[in-house]
Amino acid sequence: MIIMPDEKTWPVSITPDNYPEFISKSSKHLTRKGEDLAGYFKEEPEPEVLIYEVYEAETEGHIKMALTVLKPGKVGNEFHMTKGHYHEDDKAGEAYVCFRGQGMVIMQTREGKTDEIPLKPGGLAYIPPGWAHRTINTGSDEFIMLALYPETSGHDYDSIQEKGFIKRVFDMDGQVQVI
Ligand code: M6P
Ligand code: ZN
Repeated sequence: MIIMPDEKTWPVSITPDNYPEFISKSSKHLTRKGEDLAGYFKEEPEPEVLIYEVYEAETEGHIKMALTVLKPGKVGNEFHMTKGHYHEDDKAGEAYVCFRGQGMVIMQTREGKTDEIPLKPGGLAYIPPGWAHRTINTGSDEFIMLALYPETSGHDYDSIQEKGFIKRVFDMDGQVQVI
């Protein structure tokens, strides 16, 4: 299937090779800099540093898609990460497919259960309903992944901003540590 740039029609095949074409079809582009992530890391990030970008597609129907490009780097010794969120709809799960780089998704429930799934190209992480999720780039390249989720999911950031994530990911003498 050939993807026509600027054409907002689906179906579509997205691969580790052609994902830039998905970007050209996206209808919403978000950038998250250090200033947008004030209070999230143990140390404060430089306000102007670009940490990640999200490209959302205006799909027709129930499944929404978003491509996240998480830049390599650390704030202090804490790896670059997304804000992380619960879904407003606690029946909405999500799937992440990794296209490039090395990282992980860390998850938790409101009752305090935690889990993490390492991701490398070709890997998929399934996030069950009710689990908050945050992506971490633990490598030296961009970490790129596609997220698929119900369009009615909604993002609850407030719970994360108030209480943070139970588990965090640090570089401890060259080792990736989830603590
Ligand atoms: C994935 C999806 C998106 C999310 C993005 C960035 O692409 O889960 O819904 O917006 O990651 O994560 P966050 O919104 O937590 O910053
Ligand atoms: Zn989500």
